[in-house]
Amino acid sequence: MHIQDIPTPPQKPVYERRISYADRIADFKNPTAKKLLATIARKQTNLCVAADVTSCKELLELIHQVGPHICMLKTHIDILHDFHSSMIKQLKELASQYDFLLFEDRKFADIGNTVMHQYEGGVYHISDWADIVNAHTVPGPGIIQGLKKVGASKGRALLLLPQMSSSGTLATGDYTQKTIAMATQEHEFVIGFIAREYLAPNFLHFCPGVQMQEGGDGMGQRYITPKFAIEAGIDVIIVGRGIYKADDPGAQAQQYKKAGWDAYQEQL
Ligand code: 5BU
Repeated sequence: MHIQDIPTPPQKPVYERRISYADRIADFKNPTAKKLLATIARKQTNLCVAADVTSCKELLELIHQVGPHICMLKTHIDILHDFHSSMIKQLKELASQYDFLLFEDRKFADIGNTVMHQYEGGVYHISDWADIVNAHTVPGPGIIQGLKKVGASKGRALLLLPQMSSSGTLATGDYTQKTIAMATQEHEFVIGFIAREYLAPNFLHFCPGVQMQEGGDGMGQRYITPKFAIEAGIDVIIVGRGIYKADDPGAQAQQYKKAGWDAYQEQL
């Protein structure tokens, strides 16, 4: 199919039934999706920590605190003011030691040829270490082709953004539906979505903007609770400030892990 031809997807499916993480492993061909689902089931955690700290030391400390309680760590590698390439080696070692995946929240947003370079090269060599990355669909499906060229052979996975957590987001309605349709055309490399609710079968749904209390941050972020997110059909809750700003991020991560896992088990 020509990449300009994006079929109109069917009406949004209703979220009906929670299928266990373990039982969904077989639904995916992508090795990273399989690994994530197996990790969630094994560690009994659907929690991803958004590690938005700005120094390497803080990042490493945070990982030691939350590592045992998470299935995935989400990074913004470009906010580390003292980034050095040895961080990558340490990140990979810690991900292996504590048994979690790495998600670089890069939100690629350019034409295929450019994102290909941004993913593979530059300072961060993202495709060498990030199991999962994400991309906006504003440029059209060529962005998926560019990322796939670099990531597919390495077994990496891509998330698209049919929705965002922030207030006033333009990712609604037709944009949301067309993004889901683009994902459906690339259902091996694209394993899921950043979403606030269940959007489509056989994709994983990741939800940022989660805290124990509903509310906002005064800069557009909108928070829902772990229970609310899981009941809406989300598979992985993403928590940043709710954990890393706490006095004891390790203990706080355990609370979120329990909240997310209890809500999931109640649905089975
Ligand atoms: P918070 O501290 O829990 O609000 O952090 C949320 C994180 O998730 C932060 O790293 C954001 O960049 C990221 N995020 C988001 O908040 N909303 C979105 O729609 C997407 C990412 Br995509």
